Parts: sequence; C-alpha cells; structure tokens
Amino acid sequence: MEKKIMLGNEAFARGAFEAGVRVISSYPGTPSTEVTEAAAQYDEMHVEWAPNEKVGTEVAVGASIGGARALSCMKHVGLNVAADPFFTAAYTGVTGGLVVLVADDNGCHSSQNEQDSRYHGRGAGVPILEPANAQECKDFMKYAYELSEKYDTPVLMRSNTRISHSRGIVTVEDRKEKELIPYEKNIQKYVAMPAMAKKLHVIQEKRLNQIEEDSKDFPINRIELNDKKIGIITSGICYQYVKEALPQASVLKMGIINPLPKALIEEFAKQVEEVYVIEEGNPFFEEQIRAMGIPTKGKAMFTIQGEYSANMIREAFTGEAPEHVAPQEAPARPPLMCAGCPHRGLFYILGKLKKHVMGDIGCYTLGSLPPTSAMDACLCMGASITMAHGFEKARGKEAARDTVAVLGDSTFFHSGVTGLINMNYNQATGTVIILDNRITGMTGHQDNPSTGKNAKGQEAPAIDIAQLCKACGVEHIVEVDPFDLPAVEKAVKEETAREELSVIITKRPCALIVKQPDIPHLITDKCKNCKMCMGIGCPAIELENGKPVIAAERCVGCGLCKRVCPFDAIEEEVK
Ligand SMILES: Cc1ncc(C[n+]2csc(CCOP(=O)(O)OP(=O)(O)O)c2C)c(N)n1
Repeated sequence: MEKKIMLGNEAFARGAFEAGVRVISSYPGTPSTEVTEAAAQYDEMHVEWAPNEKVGTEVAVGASIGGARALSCMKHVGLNVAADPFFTAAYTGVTGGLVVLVADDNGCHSSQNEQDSRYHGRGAGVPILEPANAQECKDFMKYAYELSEKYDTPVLMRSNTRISHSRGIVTVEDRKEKELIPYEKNIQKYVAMPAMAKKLHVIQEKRLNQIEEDSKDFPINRIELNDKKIGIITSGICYQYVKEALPQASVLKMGIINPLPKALIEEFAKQVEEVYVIEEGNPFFEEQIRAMGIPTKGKAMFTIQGEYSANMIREAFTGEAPEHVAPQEAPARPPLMCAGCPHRGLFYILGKLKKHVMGDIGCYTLGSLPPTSAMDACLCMGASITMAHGFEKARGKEAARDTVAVLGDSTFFHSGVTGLINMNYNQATGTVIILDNRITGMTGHQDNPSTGKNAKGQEAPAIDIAQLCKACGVEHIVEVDPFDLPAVEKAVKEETAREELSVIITKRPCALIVKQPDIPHLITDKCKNCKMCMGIGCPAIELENGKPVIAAERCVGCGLCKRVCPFDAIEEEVK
C-alpha cells in the first residue's frame, strides 16, 4: 500500500474519494478550503463550488436522496449559513451517506470568531467525528460514511486549523465504487412538514441513543492506560498536545465526540485517580462529563480562548516553563492588501471622502486598517448591504448620502444579493459598491459564479453582476476601474448624492491573477515629502530617513502611487 505525505485537508478528500463519494458541493472558507480543491483533482467525483454553504449542503442532501454518497465542506461560520438544511436533514436522515465537514478556527487565525461547531452538531442531534492526524482524516471519513448509512443520519466531521493544515503520512487505498441506491419516493421520510417532522424527531432521538450505546465499541475511540494518577479525556489536536506534554498519563482519546461515548468514559474514569478534560474552545466535554456525575478538572486550568499547545499543558500540570522557546519573537507582519491590489484605489477614495463604510468579509476588509481606515463595521458575509440598509432606516435618508456598503463579488453571490433585493423592495436610497476582482481572493482564488470557470477549472457560464443588480430592480449601476481615481471619486460622489438605490461595480482583476506590467516605480527628486503616496497603504512604499521610497522588489508597477502624487514625482524605473 502506498504512503503519501498529505495535508489533513487532502486526506479528507482522499477519504471521500476512497469511500466512493460521488457529489461534493462546498463553499470556500479557511481552514476548510483545500478539501474541496483536492477533491476536484479526482475525475470520479462531481466537485463544485456553491455560491454559499446553505446551497452546498442542500446539493449534498439532494445527492444523498438520489442514492449517492455526498459531502459538503465549510468553515465554522459557514455552518451557521448551512444550519437550516443541516438541522432538518438530521431529522430526515439519508439515503446515500452524507457528511458535512466543518473546520473550526481556534485562535481566530482567519475568521471573525472562534465559534465551537460541536454545539451545532449536538444541537442538530447528529454524530460528530473528530480526527487527530492526517491518517485519521482519511480513515474517519470512510468510517463516517459507514455510520451515516448504518444509522440513517448525516455525520458532522469536525476539523480545525491544526488538523486541516498539518501534514502527515497517510496510507492510501483504492476507491471503492458505490452503486447508486435505487430511488424510492418516501414522503414520510423526506417531506419535513409538521406531521412528518414530529415523527422524524422521535426517530432521530432513538437513533442518537442507539449510536451512544454502540459507541463504546467504535474503533475510533481508544483508552491508552499508563500511569493511573492522571487520566485525560480528549480528542483531535489536543490529543497530540497531551501525548507530547504528558506521555506518562493515561488517555481516553475519543473519535466520536457527539454523542459522547459515555460507557467508555465511565469505564476510563473508574480506572484513573483523577480525570482531566483537555479540549480547546468551550467546556463541551467537561460539562457533559460532570453532568454524568464524574468530577473533572479542565477549564479551570485552561481557557476557552485561542489554541492550546504541548507547552501550555505541560506548564499547567508540572509548573515547568516551556523547554523550547523561540529565541526571538518573529517580527509582526500585520495583514495588508497586496501591492497592486485593485481594492486599494476605492478605499483611498472612500477615506478621502470620509464616507461611512458598512464593510464585509474578504480581502477588502483590510481597508479598515490604517492608512485608509475606511470601514465602520464588518459582521459576517453579506452583512454590508443589510447593515447599510438598517443604518439608513434608523438614521434617515440623509445618512444614506454619507454611507456606502462595500463587498466583493463572491460575497455578493454568497449572501449579498438577497440584501440588495431587500433594499430595492423596502425603498432604500443608499449605494452599494461591489468590488469585482474576478475571483474569491481572500480564501486563495476559488472560482465563483461570475468568473467563467468551475471548481475543476473548466469553462462555465458567467453571471454578469450588473445584469443581476438590474434584475434586482436597481436602476443606477455604474462600472468603474478602481485605479481610475477621478472616475471612482466621481462615481462615489454622484451615486451617494442620488435619492435612489444605486450600485457601483469596481472592475479590475486581483493583482495575483493578472500580471501587472511589472515595471517598478521610483520616487524622484521632485518629491516634496508630502507623503500622499503613503496614504494608499502600499506595502512597497516605506520611509527611509523620513522620506518615502519605493522598494523595487515589492513594487509590481501598478502605478497607483503615481496617480496620487500631486508633484508628479513618481516615475517608472528606466532599465
Ligand atoms: C459564512 C462564511 N463563509 C466563508 C467565509 C470565508 N471567506 C472569507 S472572505 C470570503 C470571500 C471573499 O471573496 P470576495 O467577496 O470575492 O472578496 P475578495 O477576497 O476577492 O476581495 C470567504 C469565502 C466566511 N468568512 N464566512
């Protein structure tokens, strides 16, 4: 059998492939994105980017009803968007095996919160599996499909940044093709209306109780008995930290984390002197284990915020300071818009015009940082448009003259378009700015409904954003190049002054997909040190002896600095 070094996310994709999955529909979100990207490499599976997680999950449910094994992947906040189909699919159950994979972001590396998805799985009443390394990512995936079909339930596969983004050795096997399960109409099971749902809820509860009873024999849980003074109950990445920090301790490593394998927990607790629960995030295990009447220690020694580490656990148990500390803190590298980023021109103008900006989630969220500091709020995907609408309804039409909503192309399709429909329907007068950089930039360049390519890189129909806005009832739609600063300024001034709903679409591809002319610029003697060029926040411009200079190796030659210089002091470098 072949062994490969794989990212946790690649191993999840491999697991889906080997399990005979036929349909995958996901929305990108760090740290889950690479599962779908890696899955798209396998010709045997239909893999697609959906416009959002609700759509992706519903597509997977439809594929399952159609008799195929199916998967939908997302980041933790994506599960909020998918919660509607997810909670009810937990009642209806499945035909082909159905897995929803969610990757949490303990430590908020790339997210707006540290939401703990285990509560969604428990709330929905579905089994949750949590692997602890890349091999388990693959193996648990295959096991999840068996459980899903055996117990007639969707399974939540829970990962997080460290599991998804760590590499490990994985033994790969062949794909086992699964025949499509014959389709039979079954309205009692699949039409979730009140009369059916009441009965389905009873079935769901029974199935969960059955899983709990059977879980003591699931091969994905194991007790590792060592020194019996310390008994640790853990799962996922924390298992790895525990093994490194306290190799002598006894451990119950859970692979199924909802329902908890209670019989195993009781058996383990009887064998050790003291039970400790080590879990990142909320006291999800701890509260349930305490409710079983087992005294535990856990959150009192640790925290609900951020990530744990082997050092942190070692210190908590032994009081010893970490053995290996990095000699120096790495220099801080705050996130920045890339050199040549098309979003920069718009934020420069919005800052200049001192507009209130209801922001959204994407590369452009960085417009909130100095020097542009041109964002007032950012909540969740799609909320720019709806917050701007609420702001206008609270403060009156005059507020809409000073306020814009700003969001990207992928975010517009994800959940912005419904907000725009609402604005038109409820007679808003504000301005929405859609930053069309032809890609889903923030998560690493996934295609979306307007890019003309699908998840496999093949040609696909492209939706015209302006036409879509028009169909939503917006009469005033302007398209501008965000690097044409006078045109952007004119558009923002004119459209915000309007007493009707308007949309500005800034069109310029992401600097990382379209190569710029690449002629570095330099600042000549004409410079009067007014520092206007510093105001665009370009990572290629820095101060040297109090004067701005352009670092040639970072400059991509976009020329935006040249456009803001009032003294014509910036020129293309002549080679
Ligand atoms: C519900 C939800 N799903 C996924 C994400 C991850 N995510 C952050 S920004 C973003 C899309 C950004 O693309 P776009 O709107 O086109 O802006 P760009 O980054 O290209 O400027 C995604 C998918 C998220 N934060 N929330």
